[in-house]
Amino acid sequence: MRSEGSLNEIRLNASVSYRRDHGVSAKDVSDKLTQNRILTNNDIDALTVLEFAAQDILQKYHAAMRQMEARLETLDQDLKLRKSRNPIHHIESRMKSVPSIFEKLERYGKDTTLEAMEEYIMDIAGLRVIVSYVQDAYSILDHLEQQDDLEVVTVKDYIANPKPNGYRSLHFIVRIPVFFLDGKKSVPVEIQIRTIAMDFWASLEHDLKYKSVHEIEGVDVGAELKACSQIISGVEKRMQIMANALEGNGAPPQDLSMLIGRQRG
Ligand code: 0O2
Repeated sequence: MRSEGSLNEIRLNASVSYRRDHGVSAKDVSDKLTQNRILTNNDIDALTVLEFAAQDILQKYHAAMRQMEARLETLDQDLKLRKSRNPIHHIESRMKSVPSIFEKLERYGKDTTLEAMEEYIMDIAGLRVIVSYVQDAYSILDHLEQQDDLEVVTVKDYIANPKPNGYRSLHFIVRIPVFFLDGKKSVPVEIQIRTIAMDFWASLEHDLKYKSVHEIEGVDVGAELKACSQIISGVEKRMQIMANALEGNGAPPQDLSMLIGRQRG
């Protein structure tokens, strides 16, 4: 739970950051904003300025997110024409809330300013792409890497290297050029690609994480979740082998014999 002290600090630093060139005392603004009393017109002005400053930045990320989503949809349609199958099941989008952006800055030990928010927070705009098979995740990343105006930075492969709790997903940041009135800007968007099965696990894990404060007698919830993740991973490997064989992608004979062996056994 955030302490009121740190909230005040966030307001103070955000005000300092935005008002640096406007000759207004940030301390005065902060003091006025944080007292529990009816706001004056000046307070409301200050809040409006701050909100406008954040919204001005956030709308750039929102535009980048929409453009990135359109790229992914185009890719999906193109792949459908060529392979008669949509690799993308669906796409979810979300903008990080301003308090959660500042909470992350604090956690990273950075200044809680609007400048720092743009410099250090790479997941202000986020897309979650749900695909059918594990190979679809990597193939989408490959296709995006081939688009010469995009810059793929920091790939975190939690499929090849799951998190200790069993979380699996392919995360990366893509910088996409967006044209605004004041010129072109390369805006980062975080993309998480995961299969339907990985998404199922992550959604339930997220839900159970909050419930696990009430521990179940004799059950290690963490170990159980990790075991479920490993079972899901095994099931996905078998589904991938079948898909490759049915799509005529030449599944290696040893893979097919593994499936046949399982059925006979
Ligand atoms: P939201 O609203 O879902 O985006 P951080 O861990 O935040 O300091 P980083 O490097 O961004 O820094 O973390 P990471 O682990 O690469 O990616 C964070 C996001 O991945 C989380 O976003 C989740 O969406 C997802 N994620 C990561 N680990 C887990 C996990 O163990 N379980 C589940 N269900 N999701 C996970 P946020 O920021 O939590 O929020």
